[in-house]
Amino acid sequence: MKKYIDYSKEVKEAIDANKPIVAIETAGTFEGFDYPENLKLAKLVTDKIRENGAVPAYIGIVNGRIKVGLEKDDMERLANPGRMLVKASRRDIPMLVAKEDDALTAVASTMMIADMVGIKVVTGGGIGGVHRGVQTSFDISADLKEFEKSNVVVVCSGAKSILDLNLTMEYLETHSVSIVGYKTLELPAYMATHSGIKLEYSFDTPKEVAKYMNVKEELGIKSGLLLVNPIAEEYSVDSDKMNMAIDNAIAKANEEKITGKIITKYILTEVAKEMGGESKEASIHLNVANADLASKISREL
Ligand code: PSU
Ligand code: MN
Repeated sequence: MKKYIDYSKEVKEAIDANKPIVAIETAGTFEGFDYPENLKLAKLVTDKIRENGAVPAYIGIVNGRIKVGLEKDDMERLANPGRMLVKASRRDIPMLVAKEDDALTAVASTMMIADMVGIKVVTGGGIGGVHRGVQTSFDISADLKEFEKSNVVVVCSGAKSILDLNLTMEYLETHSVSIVGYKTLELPAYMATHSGIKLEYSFDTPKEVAKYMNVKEELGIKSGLLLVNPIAEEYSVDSDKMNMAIDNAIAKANEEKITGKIITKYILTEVAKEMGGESKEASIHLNVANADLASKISREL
């Protein structure tokens, strides 16, 4: 794998100096926001990570190269591609490298690449999960499966609220994936603080997370940790308004027969239309807050 990997200058120096690094998924930032808002969010995220004394490493595929840390020109290239880029999950990586294509990385492929290069902490907005209506679509995100394979901690605000959060929790239990709340015992619903779903465990400090990861390492347990960080109340969207917008968006997606990997972006875009700037505002805050926590955890590790 190493021969296909390019590190940004900053990440290379961080590896050599054993400085803390945080891997960031590009799909949530660059697909989730239109250009140039996506670059503005990327700057807020990377500034926050640097402010905490860690080094940001946006993960992406550029011209078939696996980028660990994006230089400015690559950021621009992925943020403003002028075409719909593939949202790469684990299985897309070999094809994209072989075809020398550009692509955004979802949480799953970001976890895989981070784990391969020894980065222990991944951050993003929300992970994929079990989709609503899975009884017929059987649509379950590869993000969930990745937690069985990649030994990283993913700091996010839960699974996206457009999903079936109860079934997502069931899947995580079945596949022995640890999900822990950060200062909460309730699963956050991405841009809403509350989902009403109980968690069994919570951590209150980055030090506790680091201790858990070290103990897990010593036990030789290679699965990842899903650390869910609720969006601050003051930035949370109103749950009822959000769920109404989600129901409408899903109904529309079904009418238009949207399926597969494009459905996440489609539904989130429809929800954003119905909720106006509120959902975008919330999403920006939670991405920055997760980067803040992720960088503090990376320092402890
Ligand atoms: N598009 C967005 N926001 C997102 C994602 C795509 O506007 O957050 C991505 C995330 O990177 C997540 C992925 O990893 O969706 C899950 O996609 P799927 O359900 O197709 O596995
Ligand atoms: Mn899917």
